[in-house]
Amino acid sequence: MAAASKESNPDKKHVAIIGDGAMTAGMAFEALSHTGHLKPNVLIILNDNDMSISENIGGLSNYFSRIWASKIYKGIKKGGASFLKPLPQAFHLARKVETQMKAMVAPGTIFEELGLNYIGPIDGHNLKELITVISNLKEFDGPQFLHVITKKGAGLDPAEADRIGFHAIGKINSIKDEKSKQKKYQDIFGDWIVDMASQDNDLIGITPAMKEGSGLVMFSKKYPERYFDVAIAEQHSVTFAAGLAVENKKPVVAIYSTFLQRAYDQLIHDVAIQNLDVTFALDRSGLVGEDGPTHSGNYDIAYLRCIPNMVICTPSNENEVRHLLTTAYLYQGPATVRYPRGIGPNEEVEKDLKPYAIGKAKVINEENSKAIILNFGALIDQAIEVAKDLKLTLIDMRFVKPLDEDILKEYLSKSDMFISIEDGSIMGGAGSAVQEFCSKENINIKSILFGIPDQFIEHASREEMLNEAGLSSESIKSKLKEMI
Ligand SMILES: Cc1ncc(C[n+]2csc(CCOP(=O)(O)OP(=O)(O)O)c2C)c(N)n1
Repeated sequence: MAAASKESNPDKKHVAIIGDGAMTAGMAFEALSHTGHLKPNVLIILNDNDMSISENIGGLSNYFSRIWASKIYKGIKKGGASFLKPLPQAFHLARKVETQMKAMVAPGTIFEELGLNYIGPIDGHNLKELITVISNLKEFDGPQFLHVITKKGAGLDPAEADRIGFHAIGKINSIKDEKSKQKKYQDIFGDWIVDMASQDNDLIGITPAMKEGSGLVMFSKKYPERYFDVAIAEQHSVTFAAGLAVENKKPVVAIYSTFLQRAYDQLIHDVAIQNLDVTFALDRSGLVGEDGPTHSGNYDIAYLRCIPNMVICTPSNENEVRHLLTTAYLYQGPATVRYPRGIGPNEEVEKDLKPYAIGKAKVINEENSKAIILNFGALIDQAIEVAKDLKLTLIDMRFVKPLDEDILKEYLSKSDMFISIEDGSIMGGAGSAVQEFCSKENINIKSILFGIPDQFIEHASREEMLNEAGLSSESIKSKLKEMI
């Protein structure tokens, strides 16, 4: 935006605000580097609270802490930009001295080196100072970088006391929900990775800044030397895993479906082409409810399915998640297990680490019907209800890739229609995979694909989002009654 205004509207000011966690992403540096080159009128405010969701990780975070801790530097900056401004001559001289001083007391002034004017650090909770500094910076031309120190949760005692827990809060219910006792899918993964790590010393757990959300807290405590939070650097998390796999380690990348989108090139070029043994635990797949539309994991089946060598598992309950994680982990090559946010049907989880046969589906119930339901993943409750009410055969496919071709041939050849149900985009999804299979095998059959339609579903509860997508059991049933 600042680049667009540079020629046509040079007095227009742009302000970008970024957290110290977000600043660890490669893209932030790409933009900073370009900004230093273009020199548009932009003020970048770094809101540095020394925290990502949990502790921030990496050299940049250490660098900020050093700047922050440098008392001499603080002294120099006090009264710097704000009162020097009316005296341009003195300002320029002071800037020169300041830059040299900075090089002495805060070595590696990254932002200055990139071509931005660094100001700070200042106290972000001192509103008076903040307003004065920002007002003065309005008069400056070119890219300015204001480093503001804040405290996460400031002003709300419970949030200050539990900065991680209060990073993102949903509605706080006064009466505890019974369901909250039930293990979430992320906890099923968390238990699995600890158990598998106890059996295999080569297992390495990787997260791009989502220790809590991905259920890795227990693993990080039990196996700190095998746990890597790489910061908000999804691309790096995948290539890092590729490197580990080359050296015969067994990396497990725990990542949200939506965030893996950022590492697509790494997935193909660094992992899949070399057929490296990397397991992806793909959390928040499908519609995520209260995390909002940016967090919905609607596209992973479509974007993974076309990558050669990739195995894709779609467990339909907690027990299948555990067994398919073991299956994917023991498979020699890239394999993904996708599971949704929150809780599942509360299936009892067997303790052993038993793999399933790759690409084998499970027939759940057989009816003498001319239509069969193929379920791919988390919408099993809906699939069961629809199959029961309409008396249809139901198969839990478990894998999108490879498909269980034997079962498909057997059942599709004696049916008039298949109905696929999945918690992912219809376009390029699992139902499409079955259609492609039918076309390849010359199986002439009607099909109805249930999944996420070609539109963005508004932020709402998961139930509401599923409704909007036509994926409640009621809407599936009424559509089928119309069509069968
Ligand atoms: C690409 C991407 N990866 C991970 C996340 C999950 N996430 C949301 S906020 C956050 C921490 C951000 O920390 P920071 O930028 O310092 O902001 P703060 O909440 O501390 O103000 C993370 C990791 C995300 N939203 N997007």
